[in-house]
Amino acid sequence: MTDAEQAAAGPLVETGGRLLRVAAAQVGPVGRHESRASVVDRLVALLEQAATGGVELVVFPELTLTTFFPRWNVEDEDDLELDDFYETEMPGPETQRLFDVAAERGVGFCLGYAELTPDGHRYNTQILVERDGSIVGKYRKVHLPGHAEHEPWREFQHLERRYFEAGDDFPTWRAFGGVVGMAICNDRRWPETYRCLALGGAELILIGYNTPMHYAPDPSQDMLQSFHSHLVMQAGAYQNGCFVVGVAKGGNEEGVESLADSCIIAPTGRVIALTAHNGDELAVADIDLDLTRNYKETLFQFDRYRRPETYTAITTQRGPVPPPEETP
Ligand code: ING
Repeated sequence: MTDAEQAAAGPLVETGGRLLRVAAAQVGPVGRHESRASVVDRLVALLEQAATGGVELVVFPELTLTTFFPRWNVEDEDDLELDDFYETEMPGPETQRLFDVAAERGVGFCLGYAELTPDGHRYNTQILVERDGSIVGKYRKVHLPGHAEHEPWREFQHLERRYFEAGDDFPTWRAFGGVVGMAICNDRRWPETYRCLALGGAELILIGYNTPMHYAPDPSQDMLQSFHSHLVMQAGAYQNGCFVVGVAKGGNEEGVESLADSCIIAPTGRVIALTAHNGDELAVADIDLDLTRNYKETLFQFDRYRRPETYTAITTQRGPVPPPEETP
């Protein structure tokens, strides 16, 4: 169909396509010593509430099952054992209930947790679970922010680069009637994340996050945390014709004020659902995955308009290479 014929025919998709009811399941603070059982109780309550409301997919935050432990130099904390924050099996004895509720109520979920593999590798991980309780796929956080060494000058640490290894790919899966991708927290700030997922056909991108309001390297960003979080996810959604779900572990967790503002964003770039406070709360939207076509098959028709042969700097360079200084 030519552009003119398309224009005459009106928008590609009106409504009534591949409908899916999605919930951003924001979780409030998880205490340093809160048990897995207590956290899973809270997550099951959110799953049940969502299922009762007809929700088919519930998205939980990054590292949902524990407090955000990278804020501490764990070696210095005599009451903390690093391995206690990791899952060695998923589902495990304490998380099986989530999978059981999923299968009983026909509600799938996305869950972020710290993964310790049998051969000793540690990842910041998210899994996608379908409505029958089966695990569709696993994503391991690619962009690890913060630092690897204890930096006592900081009010609190951000030691993800010590406690996790980075993932190295952006897989997508056919699930929930469409193509789904996942990303975690800092990943959402990098446009490459959304573009790689959209090049894998993603129509729906699920992102959990733990974002302290205070950013020690540049405190002038503190007041902009909510704006920046929505800015990057709205841009990622629009520029790739995707729905994006961003879900916080929010509120004051162990003395660290963390961004809430969980949201669901349409391919238009608009926020279509937003949490009202910073505790355990669902933000729900009915999305039509066919609406992604209004962007993927027009403005952002990748295989018609992209010029990857001109983008080589993106995959061959890590940092910037400015032009040479003017010779005096
Ligand atoms: N957290 C943060 C994020 O990218 C951060 C790191 C904190 C960046 C504060 C900027 C400001 O949202 C994680 N867990 O990646």
